[in-house]
Amino acid sequence: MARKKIALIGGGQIGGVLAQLIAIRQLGDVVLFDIVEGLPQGKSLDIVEASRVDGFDVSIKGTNDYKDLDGSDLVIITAGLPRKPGMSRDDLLTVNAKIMKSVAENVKQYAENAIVIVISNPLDAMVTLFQKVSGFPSHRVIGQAGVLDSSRFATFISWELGVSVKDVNAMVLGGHGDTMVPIVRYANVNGIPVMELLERKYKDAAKAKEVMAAMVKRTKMAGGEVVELLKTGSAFYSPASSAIAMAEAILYDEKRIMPTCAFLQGEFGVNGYYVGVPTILGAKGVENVIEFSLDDEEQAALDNSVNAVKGLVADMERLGF
Ligand code: TXD
Repeated sequence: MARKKIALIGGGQIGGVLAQLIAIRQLGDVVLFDIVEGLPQGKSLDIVEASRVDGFDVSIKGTNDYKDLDGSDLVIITAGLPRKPGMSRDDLLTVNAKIMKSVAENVKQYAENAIVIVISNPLDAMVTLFQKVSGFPSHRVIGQAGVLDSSRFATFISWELGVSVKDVNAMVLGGHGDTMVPIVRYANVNGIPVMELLERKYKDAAKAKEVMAAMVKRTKMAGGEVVELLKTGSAFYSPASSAIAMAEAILYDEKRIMPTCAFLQGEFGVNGYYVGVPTILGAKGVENVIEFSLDDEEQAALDNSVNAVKGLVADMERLGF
């Protein structure tokens, strides 16, 4: 069987890590595209020159020419500016929408059958725009945010409880902004509710709630925490790993349930918007949206997050996109 072809649009911080992870995991041949001359070529050469050491046979081609996308099975998009300290993701809207529009036109022309994972911020708006410009069926256009936000939440829970993060299941839904919705009620360690474990640890329900509230808050602000520390850009290792998990679910038809920025048509009471929800990811992209009942507080938090996404999409339309 021929190897899959994976195109990475944007050869910056996340794009470079994506290329290396794909190579090491031998997920497919990589085309790394960027508008900056030499950058994708240099990174590709650098990564591939470790092929003997890492032991991979895939090819990695750096390019400034969209023609090289021809026939790609999967496209992962990181093109666009990252945040600087003090900026919100939404501040990136104008500049990144312009970039995303041109990316979508070119992906449509050269990789019309690909499944597309968008990573660029502001995420929910960028996925919406890509789908609109490309006209690709919405199940083939998705965004990565929830896998990372959920992993951040799980990491904080594992530190707090002193358990392996591998045993923590925690999910974050909603838009990829400060209104995102960590779902506390279903957070568990090997099936045991996290809240029960916190109550046992502190022998005090109020204290347990307080500790959870702090973890929820840190999860929501986790991207900004990294931005403040780095000063020159935003998180890139963890977003790349998260997109790779989604890519593997698609390439290996795993049918994994992952929080995905997916197009909703009535699910969770949302119609016609891209929002983070649990989906089944497989060879066709989003194969199903998994609905479950939210309590009043969770539904209100999700509605609030959806309203933020709606506002962003409206702003984008007002700007002419
Ligand atoms: O979880 C998530 N979804 C995210 C998203 C988590 C962290 C960061 N997230 C966003 O990803 C971030 O806010 C940015 O919008 C993107 C990419 O972040 P990265 O850290 O990789 O940014 P870089 O290093 O600046 O890389 C962006 C590259 C850079 O090399 C530019 O030259 C290139 O994008 N670029 C383009 N490539 C192709 N085509 C066009 N038009 C273009 N314009 C810029």
